[in-house]
Formats: sequence, C-alpha cells, structure tokens
Amino acid sequence: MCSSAPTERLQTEIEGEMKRMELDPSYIENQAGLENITEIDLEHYRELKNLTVTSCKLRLISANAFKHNLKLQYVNLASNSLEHISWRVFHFLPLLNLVLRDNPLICSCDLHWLQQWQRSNRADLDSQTLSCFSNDLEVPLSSMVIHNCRLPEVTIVSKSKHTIQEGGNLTFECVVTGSPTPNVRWRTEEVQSSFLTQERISGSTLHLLLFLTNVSSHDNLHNLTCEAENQAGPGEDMVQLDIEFPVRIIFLRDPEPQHHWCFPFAVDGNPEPTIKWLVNGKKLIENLYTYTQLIPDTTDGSVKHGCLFLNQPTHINNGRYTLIVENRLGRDEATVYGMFMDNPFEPHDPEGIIPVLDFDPNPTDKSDMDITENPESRVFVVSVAVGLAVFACTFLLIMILVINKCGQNSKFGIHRSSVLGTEDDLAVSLRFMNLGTSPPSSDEDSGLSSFVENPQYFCGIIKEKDMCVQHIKRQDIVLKWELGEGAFGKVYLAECANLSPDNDKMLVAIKTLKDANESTRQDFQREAELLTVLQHQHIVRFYGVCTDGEPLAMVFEYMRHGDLNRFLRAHGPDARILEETKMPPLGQLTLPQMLHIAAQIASGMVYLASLHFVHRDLATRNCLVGEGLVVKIGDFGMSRDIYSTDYYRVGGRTMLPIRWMPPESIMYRKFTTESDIWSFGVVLWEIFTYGKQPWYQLSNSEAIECITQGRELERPRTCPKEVHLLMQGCWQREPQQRMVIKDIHSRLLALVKNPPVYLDILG
Ligand code: L0P
Repeated sequence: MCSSAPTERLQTEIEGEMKRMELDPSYIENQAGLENITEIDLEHYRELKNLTVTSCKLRLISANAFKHNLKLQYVNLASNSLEHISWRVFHFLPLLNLVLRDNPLICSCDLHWLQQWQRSNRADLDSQTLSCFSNDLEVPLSSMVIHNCRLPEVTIVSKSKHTIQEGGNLTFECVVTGSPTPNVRWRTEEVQSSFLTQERISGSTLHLLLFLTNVSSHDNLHNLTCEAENQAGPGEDMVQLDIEFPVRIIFLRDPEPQHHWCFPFAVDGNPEPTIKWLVNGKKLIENLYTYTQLIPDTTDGSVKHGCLFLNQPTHINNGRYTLIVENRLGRDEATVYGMFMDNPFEPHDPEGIIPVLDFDPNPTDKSDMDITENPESRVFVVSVAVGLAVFACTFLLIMILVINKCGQNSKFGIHRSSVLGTEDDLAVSLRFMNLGTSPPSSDEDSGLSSFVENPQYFCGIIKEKDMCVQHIKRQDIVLKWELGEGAFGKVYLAECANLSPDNDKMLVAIKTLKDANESTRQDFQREAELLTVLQHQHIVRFYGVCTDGEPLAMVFEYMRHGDLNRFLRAHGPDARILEETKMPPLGQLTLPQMLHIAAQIASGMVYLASLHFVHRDLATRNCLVGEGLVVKIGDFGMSRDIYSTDYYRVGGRTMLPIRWMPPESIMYRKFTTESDIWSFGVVLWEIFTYGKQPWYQLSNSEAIECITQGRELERPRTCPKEVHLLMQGCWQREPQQRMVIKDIHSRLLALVKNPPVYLDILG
C-alpha cells in the first residue's frame, strides 16, 4: 500500500527496493508515498527498464523526470492522482507499454499527445480505456476535442541560393504555425560560421530568420534544424548546408603494412574531388593490385579518409607517390616516398630500370602530361637513358666473360662452409662434386677427389650435351614478392619473360646471393653448372642464372605449394590448427596420394643415384610440391634457417640433420648413396605421419643414442605393412644390406597402381 512521504524518503525506498531485488536495477515497483517524480529522483537509475508506481497518489511528473532513464520500456502509473502529463515526459523514450488508467486526467491540450499515441496505438495505449475530465464530466480520451490545440508546423525556406561558396552569406527562414503559439529556435550550437537570428510575427505565423555570414567550410554537410514546440507537442524541419570550397589534402602519410600496404590520406573538398596518383611523376593506372579506396564511415563533415592500396608491393613499387586531388574550385597535391623492399637487383638505382608494370607507359591525358613534364622528370629521363647505356655495356661485357668462361674448363668445387662448417665434410658444397664418381657406394671423398681433380670431366659433359648455363636477362624478370630468406640471400617469386616459346610470362622462384665475393661467385657459378646438368622430372627445374648486375640470381621453376613438409602438415589431422583458418580446411591426404608422393621422390633419387650424386640432406623439407600433387627434390638452401630444429649444431657452424642420418654418417660422417637410402626411409616415415619430426619426443642427443644403438622409428598409424617393410629395408644397419633405390621405386610404383586395402593398414 502507498503512504504519503517526502521525496527523499521515496528515493531511499527505491534504493531499498533495489537492494531487496538484488542485482536487478532495471525494475522498480510500487513505491509508497511517491507524489512527485523529478529528474533527481531517478537520475542514478540509468539502466532502469521497468517502472511501476501504482496506487501512490502520484500527482506530478516533471517534464524531464526520465531524462536519465533512456532504457525505460514499461511504465505503469495506474491508479494515481495525475491530472496533467506533458508530452515532454515520454516523447524521447522507447516505450513499449505505458499504463495510465485510473488517473483523474483533465481534458486539455496537454493530453493531445496521449490522444495521438492512443490513435496510433503507441506504447500499447489503444488497449486501455482512457478518459479525461472536462467540467466534472468524464470524456473518453478518443473523443476529446480541444480548441486552439494544434501541433507546430515547421518549414524552412531558403532565402538565398542554397549552395554557396565558402565565405559567402546564406539566409534561411523558418516559418512556424501552431496553437497555442509555439516557441521557436534555430539549433545553432554546432554552427561554426557567424550567424544572427531575427523573429517576425505575422498573424498566427512565426518567422524566424537565420543569417549566416562568411560561411565556413567546416559547416559543410551540417544539418541546420529549426525546432518549435507548444503544449500539443514538438515540430521541426531541417536543411543541409552545401558549402563549396577548394579541395585540400589534410594528410598523406608514409605507407603502412596492413592486409595490403596502404598510403593513408584524408582530403576535404566540395564538390567531391577527383583523386589521382603519380608514381615517380608518371600517372598510376589503378588495377586489381593497386587501387584507391575511400574508407567508409570515416567521414567527419565532408572529410574523406582513404588509402592507396598496394597488394604485396616489391622493390619495383618503390618510389615517389604523389596524390593529386582536384575539384571545380581548386587543386592540391602531396608527395610521400614508398619504400617497400630493397631493390635486390640494383640498390643504386632507386628509379628502377626494370619496367614498372602497373604504370601507364604513355599517358594520353594532356593534363597528366603537364604534370609529368617538369624539370625533375626530365632529369629522371636522362638518368634512365644513361643508366640503360651503362647497363647495356655491362651486360655485353658480362656476356663476353661468360661465353669465355663456358668455353673454358671449369674447376668444380663448391664451398658452403659458412653454414656447414669448414671442419666438416658434410659441407653440401662438396656434395655437388661427387657427380660422375665411381664406385657409387664408396666414401664420398675418394669419389669426389677423382672428379675435382679432373676438371675437364664435368665441362666435358656440359660441352657434349651443349648445356652451358643459361643466362636470363634482368629486364625479363619482374619480382613479385619475397618467399623466404636464408643466410645466403633471399628467394623471391617472380615473373619471367621469354623463358619458353609457348609461354609469354612464367612464374619462377628466384634465389639471390647476397654479398657476393670472388669465392662465393665461383661457388655460384659451379652450382649453376651442376644444376644445369641435373635435369629430371622429379628434380626442381633450374632455368638459368641472371648475372647482369647485383645480386647474382638463380632462376628455378615455381612450385606453388611450397615445401613438402609444410604441405604434409597442412593436409594432416592438425591442419586446421596450423592453417589459422586463412583457407578452407584442406582434405587429409589419402593412402594413394601418399604413395604417389613417395614414388615421385624415389624416382628423383633413382636419377641422382644414377649420377652418383649423394644428396646428404634428403628430407621432406627439401622437396617441393607443385600443381597436381607433383613432387620434386630441390630446395633453396634455406632449411637450416627455416627448419633449424631439424639440425644438430656441432663444432661451431656445422649443422647436421641427425634425425635423417644413418649410424655410419653420425659416427664417421660417411655420406653415400646408401646413406641417402636411409634418409629416404625416414622421408617415407615423414609422409605417413603427415610431416612429424622423426624422434620428435627425443632431444638431439637422445635421438643420436637411439639411432646409433639400432632403435627404429615406430610404424606410423596409417602406414600399410608393405610400406613399413620398405622403411625397414632402408634402415638396415649395414649400408650394403639396404635396399637399392631402383627396387624401392618399382615397389612404390606397384603400390601406387595397386594400393593396399584399408584392412592392411590396420593389420
Ligand atoms: C647453402 C646450402 C646448404 C644446404 C643446402 C644450400 C644452392 C643453389 C639450392 C642447397 C641444394 C636444389 C635445387 C636440387 C640438391 N643447400 N644451398 C643450396 C642451393 C640452388 C639451390 N640445396 O643444393 C639442394 N639441391 C637442389 C634444385 C635441384 S637437386 C640437388 O641438392
């Protein structure tokens, strides 16, 4: 029950009630002694949703009583002593239900809103039979007629031209009718231009003039509101300011690496400006990879924020980026430098001799010509011409040298000692020297020396087969992006022209050699000569070298799916966790696919063994995967950087792939075709475990102990017994007892043709 009590008491009661209801401040019910509700009573209940004040002799609700309760949805004020309720109390609230029944409401213009709400069934008022008292007579609210009660009608009339240039003057007239006579005002709090207002009354119509002088561009797009209100309710009209001003660049910043690289900028101007870019003074033609985008929802007033996006830019995109914006009233420009990648080919030629693909080579637009035709660009053109001449001379000189060199007998010896350690024979450098040695099973040193000592041997082969190292012109190569970095240099994805007659441009992988000195240049040359000879469908294809200018580069076929270890993991049971949901989850490899992969590597190994080439580091990380599950042996010499945990560091810089090595290699550093067979067995194990590290549960020293003591890797869960038998054939302790790669290959081919049934997998 409700008793009369001072407001302070009500508040404590509301609070008390809330404490009682524990943690539900959105509900207040039956407050005793509540005669008035004012702003301060409920100012602390900003989350309030439900308010029930019934049978309380409530007489007055002030206009701003619920100013702080913007979430109010259900208000029940039934059975109180309310005579008047202004529209101001509720008009801004998202009310779903308002109960006002059993209040002695007095028929007046104050209730005009209630009548309207009831007519439109707002706040479910239609379901209540509300009435008001007029001279002690109860009148249903729906039939209440009040004279001189009309909502304000507001219309803005523009006295001057609606669109105006910055600095001009504008006049707006707000015409208002309504009864009783409304109060009118222009909402000018946010207007930045100078202004004056003037009121005139003619009959029952109000005219409120707004004079804007020296209009500011800051007010462009601002909505000017004329608002009026009377007892019956509110009314308003709005007009948007359209202030024209010359375009200006607010900022243009250095590029930021986001999803794509972005040159952030902001421009302001009305009419909307056109946006153009120059790169090194030449018009930038936008395309799928280089484009301007305005960022939505970042406009403040007419300011537009945006980005020039570049998808995976490389050194060819380095340069001066000039933003040019224009509108009818003006033009502005700003320049920043974009440095995306060191130019690996010509660090001293930042303008880039390599053609810039994305830029229009001959701009047709006259105005663009004007822009590029400046003294700076003329200097640029001259320097490019001089550069080209120097480049052509250098190229000719190198060609003569190379032709001479190819004609000579080259001494074959490669030293990758900085990675593999000088004290260690494992140096892959030497691996390349065992080509053509005999006998195949001998210790590599003996075979090697006969070959190295006999420089004619190798070049003899080259000459016979006319296999001089192919030279690729630098201007035929356009780098796309970096694929990786190793101790010796970077590897890039690139587009290469004129590689094959049927294909205009081809994707290639470019391996660069950084900080070349005389000795590394020689190694490079010898590696290139050897790679020229190693041509097989399951050895990564080597196209040639690019030696005109720095850095030296080798060009290989591009294998789209990267290294086999990564590929296996991406197609294994943990793929979803590893792939960071960037791509749809890939299906797991099937048994026939695994056998197909294994057979291809075996095929490459048959070829290498036929040349008495000992690989020394056969592992899935050193094989690459191309389109259509094509697998080839080959890597870019980065495994020791990328897969460092697969190597055991001994005596300084030597890194040994001990988990793939047989006991004799670990104990005596003996690397032979047979030690490659052991490694092939480990590769089979990697394939059938979806790329697990052999002995992953053991430390390097524990793994060495296990291998040298003769413990075998466990049979993978998905490995058929036929394949496990092959693994065991590779892991015979005696090198001579191991299977030969030819037999392994033919067994695998037979299994590819006739894959073992699933039962065998379990058995
Ligand atoms: C520095 C280094 C350490 C260990 C292995 C290293 C050199 C030039 C790769 C390799 C191979 C590679 C490509 C084959 C064969 N390294 N540098 C390199 C390296 C070009 C590419 N790795 O030499 C691997 N490799 C191949 C295509 C075919 S088959 C012969 O061993």
